[in-house]
Amino acid sequence: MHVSRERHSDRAASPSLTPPPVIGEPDRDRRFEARVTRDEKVEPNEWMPDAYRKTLIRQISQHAHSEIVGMQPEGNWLTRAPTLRRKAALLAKIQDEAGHGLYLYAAAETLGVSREEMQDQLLAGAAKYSSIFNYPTLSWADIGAIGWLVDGAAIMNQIPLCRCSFGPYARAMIRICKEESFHQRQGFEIMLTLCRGTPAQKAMAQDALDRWWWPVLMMFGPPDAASPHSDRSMRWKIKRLSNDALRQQFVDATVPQARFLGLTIPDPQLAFDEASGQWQIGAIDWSEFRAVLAGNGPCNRERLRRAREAHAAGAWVREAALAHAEKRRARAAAPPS
Ligand code: FAQ
Repeated sequence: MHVSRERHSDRAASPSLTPPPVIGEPDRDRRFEARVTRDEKVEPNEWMPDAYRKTLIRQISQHAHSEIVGMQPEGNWLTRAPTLRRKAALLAKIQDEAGHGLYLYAAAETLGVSREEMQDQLLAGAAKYSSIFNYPTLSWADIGAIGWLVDGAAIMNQIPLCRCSFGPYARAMIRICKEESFHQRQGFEIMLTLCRGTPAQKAMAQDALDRWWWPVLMMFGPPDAASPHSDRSMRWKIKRLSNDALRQQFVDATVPQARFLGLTIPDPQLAFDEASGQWQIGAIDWSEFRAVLAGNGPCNRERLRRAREAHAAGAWVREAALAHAEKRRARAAAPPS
């Protein structure tokens, strides 16, 4: 991704935001690493290694795209929500996801990349978003499963990001996590209602769990040994916990919840290990994850097509907002009559 340095140098020119004087490169790197080790936050106007900047732009923009594309699977059920109360909660949740996308694009912009550039990358199919959003929502229970499991996994992954070394990302994550916990609870409550309902409703909930369980485990990313970015991101305190450690935390938290619902986790090898106090899972089919990342998941093409259609359909709103801003600017600049 091309990184525009204009915004960075604009900020550097401001007297109050002038970065520390340039010193020898190796010393700069060493001092940066030492600051991160001391748990100091890195702010956008401060010097940072290019690789740190690029890693953050990659991760934050992928995260923002996930929030935006993630509105689609749930949006499919807005007109079919079973009650007015469910519809209002779902609508609020989807609006929250749009807000999360916007905070995250704004956090990435502080690193010198424009929102338009990130959006163009997404719409061109040249940027990643979470694998989980390439699966269909076939029944109302899928809306429960997304809240319970997808938001549950998102919280597990995102709570440590509140302590990320990059200030704007860490601060955005604090608010996002608060909203995600409401999302998780509304999903669990949908599942609970279905599980206490008719046998057909309970079967619908089980079917949703059967289809979402494994893709949700893949959301945490490849196993640590196959994760090219983890070591450096953990050293830089962008990531605080590894993909496998977070996946395990999620499994340990979720298995008892499934039991409470009276549902069966679709993993015949699932077993509690007394020694570690953890649930051991069977092998994840990583070929499915690779296929989804390569654009061949069940809904990749449909999700991208709808993202492009929505962007094109919103062109008039962007044009109207710009025209309005221009009119206000002109009015403010005009001499008083
Ligand atoms: N999907 O070396 P690592 C949500 C890629 S938000 C697609 O382990 P890293 C809220 C990875 O990008 C969900 N690609 O990478 C919501 C890299 O590819 P690259 C999104 C994936 O970055 C709920 C390659 O594999 N959350 O759900 C995935 O250190 C309901 C190697 O992987 C975030 O983005 C994946 N699942 O760790 C919204 C959280 N996993 O770039 C609506 C922030 C890995 O080299 C409805 N992100 N890859 O081409 C992170 O924590 C990290 O980026 C990880 C991946 C953990 C996702």
